[in-house]
Amino acid sequence: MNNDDLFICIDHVGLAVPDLDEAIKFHTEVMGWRVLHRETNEEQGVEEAMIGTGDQLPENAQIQLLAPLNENSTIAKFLAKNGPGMQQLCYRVADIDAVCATLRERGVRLLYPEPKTGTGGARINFAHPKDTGGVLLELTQPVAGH
Ligand code: MC0
Repeated sequence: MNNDDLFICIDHVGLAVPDLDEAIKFHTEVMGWRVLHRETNEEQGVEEAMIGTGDQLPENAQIQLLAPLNENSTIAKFLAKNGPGMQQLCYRVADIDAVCATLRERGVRLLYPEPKTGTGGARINFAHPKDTGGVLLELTQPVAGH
């Protein structure tokens, strides 16, 4: 990684889905992916599953299926407005505090003053889609070993 690089790789692409079990069924039985991880994140209002290949390498991006936990969820709002589809792109970073500070200096709005908890205990934040060319950009610093 070059010293000027902010991002390591694409960590995952998030798809908003109305029903997690139905989406898992489609992506495994039709698309041939495997479920790598599943969890509920109350704070984010989501039930999620990460899917990928059987011998998933750490640098291979995953697909994240995101279903709303309740009607207040950002995913419920997204589904009501857009229907199912791509909701976010997530970049992996080594030091989320440093990357957020750099992006703020460069005029990008981060949604949270401090990182929150994401998949597998990762530290996460989001850049506002209005500052990134229309893409909701998540930043994730995974817990070592995840
Ligand atoms: C909204 N907009 C989007 C967008 N959501 N543009 C691209 N991608 C999206 N996902 C645009 C709308 O089209 C609208 O543009 C403007 O932003 C305001 O949208 P809104 O419908 O009024 O929505 P807001 O402002 O209430 O909420 C948008 C915001 C929200 C990004 C702030 O979704 C949010 O807080 N997201 C971060 C948290 C999140 O997504 N959690 C779920 C994944 P116009 O031009 O119409 O004004 S949890 C997760 O990912 C964790 C578990 C993990 O991976 O570790």
